[in-house]
Amino acid sequence: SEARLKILLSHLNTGNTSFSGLSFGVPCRQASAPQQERNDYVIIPRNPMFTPRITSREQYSRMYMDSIQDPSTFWGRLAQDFYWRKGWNTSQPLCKYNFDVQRGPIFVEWFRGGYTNICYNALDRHVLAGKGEQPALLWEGNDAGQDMRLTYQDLLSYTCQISNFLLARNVAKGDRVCIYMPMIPELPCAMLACARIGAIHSVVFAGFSAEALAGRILDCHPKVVITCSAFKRGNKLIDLKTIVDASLQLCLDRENFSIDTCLVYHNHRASLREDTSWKGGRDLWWQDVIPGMAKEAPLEWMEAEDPLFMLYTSGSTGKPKGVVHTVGGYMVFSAVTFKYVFDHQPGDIFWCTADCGWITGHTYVTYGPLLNCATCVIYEGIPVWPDAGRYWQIVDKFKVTTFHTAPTAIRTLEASGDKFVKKHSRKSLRLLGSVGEPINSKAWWWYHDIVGEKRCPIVDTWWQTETGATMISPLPWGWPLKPGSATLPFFGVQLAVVDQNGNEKHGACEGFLCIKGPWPGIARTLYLNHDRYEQSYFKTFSGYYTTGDGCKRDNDGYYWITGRIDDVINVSGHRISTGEVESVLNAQDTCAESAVVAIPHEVKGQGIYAFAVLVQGATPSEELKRSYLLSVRKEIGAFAAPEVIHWTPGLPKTRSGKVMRRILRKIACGEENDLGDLSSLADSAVVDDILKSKPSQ
Ligand code: 6R9
Repeated sequence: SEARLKILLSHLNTGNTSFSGLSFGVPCRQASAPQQERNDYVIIPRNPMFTPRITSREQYSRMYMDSIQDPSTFWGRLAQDFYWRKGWNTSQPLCKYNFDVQRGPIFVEWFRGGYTNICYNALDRHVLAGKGEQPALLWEGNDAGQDMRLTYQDLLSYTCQISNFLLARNVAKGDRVCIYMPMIPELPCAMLACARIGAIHSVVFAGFSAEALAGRILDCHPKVVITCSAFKRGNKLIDLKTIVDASLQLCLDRENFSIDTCLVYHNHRASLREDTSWKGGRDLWWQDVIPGMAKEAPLEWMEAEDPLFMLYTSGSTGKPKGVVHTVGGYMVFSAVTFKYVFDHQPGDIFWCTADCGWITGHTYVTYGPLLNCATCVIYEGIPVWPDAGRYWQIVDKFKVTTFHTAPTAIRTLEASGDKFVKKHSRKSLRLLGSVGEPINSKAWWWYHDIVGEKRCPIVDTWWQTETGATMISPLPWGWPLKPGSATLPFFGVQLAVVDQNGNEKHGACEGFLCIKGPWPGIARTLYLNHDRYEQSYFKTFSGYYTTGDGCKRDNDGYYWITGRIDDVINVSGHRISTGEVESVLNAQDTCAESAVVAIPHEVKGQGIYAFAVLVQGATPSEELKRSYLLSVRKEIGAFAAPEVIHWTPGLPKTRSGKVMRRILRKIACGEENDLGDLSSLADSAVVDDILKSKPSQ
């Protein structure tokens, strides 16, 4: 492995290290230039009030080398920041794994033999250290003027009450609990309450439809569903409980599956109790049962490899995948990445705008910040309501220092105009983050120049539901930024750029982004479907975890993510598989077949373009289009609705019957003149038919 080490070193040393010692450096270019060349560096002058954790690329490289050469020592030391009821086995390596399907089943284990509890580490540990009075959550409601402040002690007591309730309903270690709630403090509390007693939470984003929720419930058979009567997002009222009822009915009809307990938080800001649809016996009002519970609750000491939670995400085929994370590795990795990537300092006010229904909301709203005893903001509403200044008003209100959001939100706000930003001071901000999709350079510069006033580094963090936490990101003030690049791998993350034959490329190159060794936060399996786990991540390129993203590596060793190379579309940071949408369209009586591709979208990053072939006798109409769109909203959720439905007489197929999406992508993107090689088409006339039927947009 000396050769491998050399390669590794050569990657690390390709950087223009003259920049790395420069911490008070002068920006090497006027940062206000609107369009930058890809290879221009941006150095943010250091804030004299703080000493960042990592101050140079050399310091990072040393730590990175340690993390790769001796992971047991590196991660073992970091894991000691937490309370372990029983230490992990020291007689064997901290991590055992197999990434090679030819050598047997894929598995990853970290901290074997260790016993801990993530809720204890996120709450009890801080309260016991005298931090009980420190604010943990600063909640801001959809409507201005609604807010709430919970200290670590409040959070602990509240969480214990929920744990006690779950215990009273016979929820035990290993049981699943489905949480379907808007962004209210009860959501992270419910997650922590499950973690405390060893129940596996499955949070489902409250924007998913009854149908989508039913699929997720039927896959994991939870004992309890925790939800909320209704909530407001902007000026829209969402009657959540009605959706839950419809969903539970579907579960009953389809598989005769029912749950005993549905715990419903009454959101008085959005609904009346008496208007809420109700099933006696099964449904319980949160406010009737939780306040009476004891504020101290027992803990389940969990083995490091016991499951902590599952979270469904879209894969390249239709059915969502129940990604499973385990206690020990996820705890250490989420906490350590939070600390370094956001350069967490005492007194910071951290705000990540993600919803807890996505992995970012698990790792950087709930677990990562609380494990670091941070104070974080949670916001129930949307960025543009009542106006596009809402985020910045909240930043000023809570004196947010670290602000983390998605490119789609940045582009939405950019389109609304600078005046909404400039109306608010934002002087508390010292660090900005971006996550969820590639950030284009225009949005990056706007975020940097206008929002951050050129004084805040932007950490562009690349990772996935399956990786648990950030894998590629700048460490603030550690090395120069380049707009659009997530820059360098986090400690312990061994990236590989692989060609289509599975050979690793070296130096500056482009290819498939893979990961060659285990890191503590990697998902261990897909819920009750380990075969699919192996198939999805380890069979494409033998010996590697395949991310599904393409990337470039430049001469400085920086990584540039170019987007998904599989059939996953990223709409406003939401992963949607083409197969999921196609199966809804194909289920329409009038639809013979369909194919869905991504098109660039100014605000959402990508939009969905659907080709649909109608059955004999059916004719395209506006009404038909509306009903197709409605079905997608109903079956998946509004965010998955196609931008365009293109009625076409046929789809381009190979002789073996595979739809040639490459051609459809070109047509959808208006690149008809560059359709490439059409020789494998079974019937080349179909292309003309598709072009002729293209709707005017
Ligand atoms: C954390 C999260 C994962 C997919 C991932 C990639 C895209 C996320 C990105 C990014 C470019 C970034 N993605 N962050 N692409 N730059 N900084 O979003 O998880 O919902 O599982 O999505 O999102 O394509 O493969 P998840």
